[in-house]
Amino acid sequence: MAAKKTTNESAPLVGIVLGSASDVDQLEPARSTLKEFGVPFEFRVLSAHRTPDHALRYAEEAEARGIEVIIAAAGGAAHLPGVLAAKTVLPVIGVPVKSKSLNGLDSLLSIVQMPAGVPVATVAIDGATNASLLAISILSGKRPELRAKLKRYRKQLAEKVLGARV
Ligand code: RP5
Repeated sequence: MAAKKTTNESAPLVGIVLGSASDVDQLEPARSTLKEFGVPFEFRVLSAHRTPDHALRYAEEAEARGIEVIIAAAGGAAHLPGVLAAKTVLPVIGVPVKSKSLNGLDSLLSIVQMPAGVPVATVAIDGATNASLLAISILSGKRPELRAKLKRYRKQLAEKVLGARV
């Protein structure tokens, strides 16, 4: 069966890969942030253990398809980000999904503790917003317009803090 796929336009720069359709709500902030910044992305559900061949092929083919950053989210024994990273030299950002039994501590430790040689940049449990901002930051290295947007975003954050009425 083909992997589930939704795309915001035809030439995605960021691939968001979820270990399960049950992870979709936690990844919604990544989708909305990338949309806000006008970054084309695709959304896939691929599992390292339920669809290992599809997951490996996705990682293997991503670079040639123009993907520049992969965001991989998984919960529990969350090996998906590491498995994808094993098959590509593109930057892989891991999002530990909050699990039912251990509140995401299992996901966090599974993703963050990559042995030396194959890195996965890990964000906080359910840290989809930061995963997408980090992806944008990576893309902004050679895209000045994205860098400018990120600077505006940070300025707005600061203004919110300074303007807070308590
Ligand atoms: C992981 O197992 C997924 O990333 C998900 O967070 C977790 C549970 O998956 P389901 O059993 O809900 O499909 O592979």
